Order: sequence, then structure tokens, then C-alpha cells
Amino acid sequence: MKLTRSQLAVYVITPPTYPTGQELADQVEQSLKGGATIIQLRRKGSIIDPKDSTKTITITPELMREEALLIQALCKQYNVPFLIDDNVQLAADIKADGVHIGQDDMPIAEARKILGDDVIIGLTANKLDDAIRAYEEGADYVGSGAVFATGTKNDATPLSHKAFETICRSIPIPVVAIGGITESNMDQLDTTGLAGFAIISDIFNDADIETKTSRIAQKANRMVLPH
Ligand code: TZP
Ligand code: MG
Repeated sequence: MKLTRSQLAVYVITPPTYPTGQELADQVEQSLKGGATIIQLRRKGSIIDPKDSTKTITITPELMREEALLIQALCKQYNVPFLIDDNVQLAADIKADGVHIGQDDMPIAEARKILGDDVIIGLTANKLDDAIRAYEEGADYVGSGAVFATGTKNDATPLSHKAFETICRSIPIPVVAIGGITESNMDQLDTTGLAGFAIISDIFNDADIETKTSRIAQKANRMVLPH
């Protein structure tokens, strides 16, 4: 099977900030040591230079590819799937395990044609009808949120607990929660039927990424038993 529910439990997404390259890969490795069960490389445009906040570093295709290859090698070592956000062509070129695409990105059918049946395709679906369509069109899992307020994605629309639970219970493919999830609030999603927790800032803002991830993994693994 290309993706099991338990592989989605601790879904770690790279931050839209510094660092880049090897330093980013080192941080991702800390999360893998702590128990990340799947990794998504997510890069958007440019990021702020930590040495000078008035400057930005552009995420060029070359840098993105370099980061993808570094993180892919780590994921192989830790035996967890490696996904790329948005960039279906890069995923195909380097034979990533999967992609995560949004409602405004490439349609699933087109991504499937490029990637083939063995590659994981995850879709963002924040509305019930989008989630049902994602399932019908062949997505392997759905990401839904924002389940809590988040400062990481400006346009993330908040989803009520009930609406999130309804999505989880209405489709046979796994649903991952995203948006504002922390070690302290993740318990609130217990009993929704979710498959996993997708997290950026609570993990990468911590000085000890490995220990933070392992506490999250302990909680997640108690809550997201396959059913
Ligand atoms: N999609 C919906 S909310 C979000 C994304 C990518 C950001 C999640 O980041 P954080 O820091 O875990 O809230
Ligand atoms: Mg996208």
C-alpha cells in the first residue's frame, strides 16, 4: 500500500522562513528523529534573510530542488514518505513519494497522469463538497483546516470543530488536520476521526525540534489509531 493511515499521524511541513538548504534539512532530520511520520517540503516564493530583515532570499528552482533532494534522502533513511507541495513536475523529476496540491493547483487527474498510480496525491479541501470531490477524483488523503487560528498562512479560513469532524466522517480516505495545531491543543481533535496532525510552527519554532516532535508523536499516536 502506498500510504497507510498511521503514516499521516505526525505530518511535518517545512516552514515558510529561514533556514534554507542543509540547515533546513538538519531541522527536518531533528523532526524525523522525534518521530515525524511523513514530511512535506513547502516553499513559496521568497523568505526573509535572518541576517537582514529588510532583505529576502528567493527560493529559486535550483534551491528548491537541492532542498528536495536533501530531505528526500533523509526520508529514505528514516523510512517515511516524502511529499512536495504544489510542484508536481519537481516531484516527478526526483521521484518523490507524493505531492500535496490545493484547489487552485493542477487538477488531480492531470497530476495523476504525470505521476502515475503509485505516487501519493494529497489535496487541500476545507469544504465538505471539495473533500468528497477529492475522494471521487482519486486523492489519497485530504488536508483540512485551519482547525485553529494560525499566523503561518494568512488566507487560511477557520473551520469549526463540527465542520472538520463532518469532513473526517464523510469520506473513506484519511483526513489530516492543519492550521494552528500545537502540542497543547491537539487533544481537542480527538474523536473527530482524523488520521493525523499537519504542523509547521509549533515544531519549527521550538529550540528542541526533536523533543517537541516526540511529545507530539506520543499524543498523536494515542489519538489516531486506525479505525
Ligand atoms: N494550510 C492551512 S493552515 C496552514 C497551511 C499550510 C499553515 C499551518 O501552519 P501552522 O504553523 O502549523 O499553523
Ligand atoms: Mg498549493
